Amino acid sequence: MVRSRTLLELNQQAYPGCFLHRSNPNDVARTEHLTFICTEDREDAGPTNNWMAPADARGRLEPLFRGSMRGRTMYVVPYLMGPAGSPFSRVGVELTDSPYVVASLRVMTRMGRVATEQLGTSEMFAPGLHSLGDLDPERRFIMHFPRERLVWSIGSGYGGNALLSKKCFALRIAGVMAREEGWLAEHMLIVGIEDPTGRITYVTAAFPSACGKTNLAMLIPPAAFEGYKVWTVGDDIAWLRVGDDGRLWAINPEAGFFGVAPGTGPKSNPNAMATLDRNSLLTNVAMTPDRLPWWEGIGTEPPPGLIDWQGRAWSAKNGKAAHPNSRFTTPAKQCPTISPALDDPKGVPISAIIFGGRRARLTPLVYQSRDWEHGVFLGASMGSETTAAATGAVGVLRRDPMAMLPFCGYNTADYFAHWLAMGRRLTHPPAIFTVNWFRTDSDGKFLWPGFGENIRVLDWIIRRSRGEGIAITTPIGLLPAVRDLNLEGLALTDKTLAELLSPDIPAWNAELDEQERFFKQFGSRMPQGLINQLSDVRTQLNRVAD
Ligand code: SAT
Ligand code: MN
Repeated sequence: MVRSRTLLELNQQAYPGCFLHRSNPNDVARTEHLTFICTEDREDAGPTNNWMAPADARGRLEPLFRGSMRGRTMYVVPYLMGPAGSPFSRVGVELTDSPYVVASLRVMTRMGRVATEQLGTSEMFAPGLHSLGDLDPERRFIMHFPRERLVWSIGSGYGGNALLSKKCFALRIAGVMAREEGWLAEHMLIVGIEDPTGRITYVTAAFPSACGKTNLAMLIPPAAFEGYKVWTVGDDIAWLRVGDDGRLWAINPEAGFFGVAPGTGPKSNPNAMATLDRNSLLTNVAMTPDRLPWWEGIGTEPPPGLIDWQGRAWSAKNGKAAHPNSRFTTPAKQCPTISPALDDPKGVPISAIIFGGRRARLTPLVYQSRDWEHGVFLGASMGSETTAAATGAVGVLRRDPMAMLPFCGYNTADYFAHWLAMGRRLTHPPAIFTVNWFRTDSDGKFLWPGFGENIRVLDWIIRRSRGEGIAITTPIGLLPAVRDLNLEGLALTDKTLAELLSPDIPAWNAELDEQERFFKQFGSRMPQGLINQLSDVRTQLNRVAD
């Protein structure tokens, strides 16, 4: 790959085993409008997915695949999702003509013999076919055939379009398997939070792409939380099942992190910096004359002679030097806070589930659901402003239930019903919360400091999940009493705190209207329980307003 310039060698003294990859400038993020769920019945894909009949999809792609690998090497890549030897792990096999995809899969999954050994003589693996094709967006498609557990992807070499283990298999296809088999495949990080007594509490958190999941997964507590430690189990995907003990248990199916580079630096995420400085791929970042990787937020000023993500001499008037969706691909094992549970075949028990979006206005810093069904409603009614992780406009509010809008491989209303059914099997369900680190004031400045300070919110969440802590009942859910948040060492004014922690009731009615519109598109497939939750909130809001 170095010889063919698919990879550029980075400074091997400072970044041993690290390489830079520059993708085609038309191929820098997931393309949701070219991603399809191919079921016989359109209704099984649902109104939030692009749909194509399986025969049509095959007919469209067969001519594109025919001869597409001629003159290239086809790699056959068996990979295991989940810890070796775990009954909850699953095997996939990707055929690809991209060596960059192979190298990425080697970091992101447990690749090779470990997978074929887990498979044994079974034929239960998820097949994936991938070709770069000619990289023309006109001939780019990511097709999912849930019945055969099959993915066909052509015309892109980037991220979730091409590493079929990740969004295609571990979320969309695994989600379909999970529904049939009674578990959940979720777009969630997993962390263990150790308190000074040594007790570790595990939580999962769902956020849309590029909303800080990797930072939260590697959080370093501030001085006021001496003795606390965050253990990283996963930063993107959780497979969740009901344990014999009636609790929810999680594994991280992946073995690496595919994190957003810009904004990652020694202040915001020192653990990520200490993870990615060896044996890592950097994609679409900038490079200094000393061949060091560089991106906005890495903690240094852009040095003279900087080369931008497209290989051009950079100057301030060119805009960003690194692409906003540039990424690091790095082995999870190298993370200083990696949890030994990453390889535990039984996974970790989950005490709390967090749903988080990017909302400049409206959504308070944190609130808790009244019970499981209300918690599912909080997830189902999530909204978030879009980011550079997918092509299209950035900063536009869209409904993104459970952060799964682009990743749900079947009808999202059926997915909501499956969440409700899971709750009925949990005798000890985790507590469910919504968080929003992204509230801004009228000047557009963030009200909450975020990053390591988020432990203050996690601390309240953990205490609430144990039935401790103080909450105030409001129409939207249970909000923390200000005095019950540990804010020691933080200089926040009372006004800021009030803004962060109080629901804006008139604005919330408009929010409910939007949520209702979103739910209505599912027609009679929408679970009545969630429709009732919405009208309950509305009734309570109006009572408060009166
Ligand atoms: O490009 S990926 O889909 O792998 C990353 C993301 O959108 O979170
Ligand atoms: Mn993701």
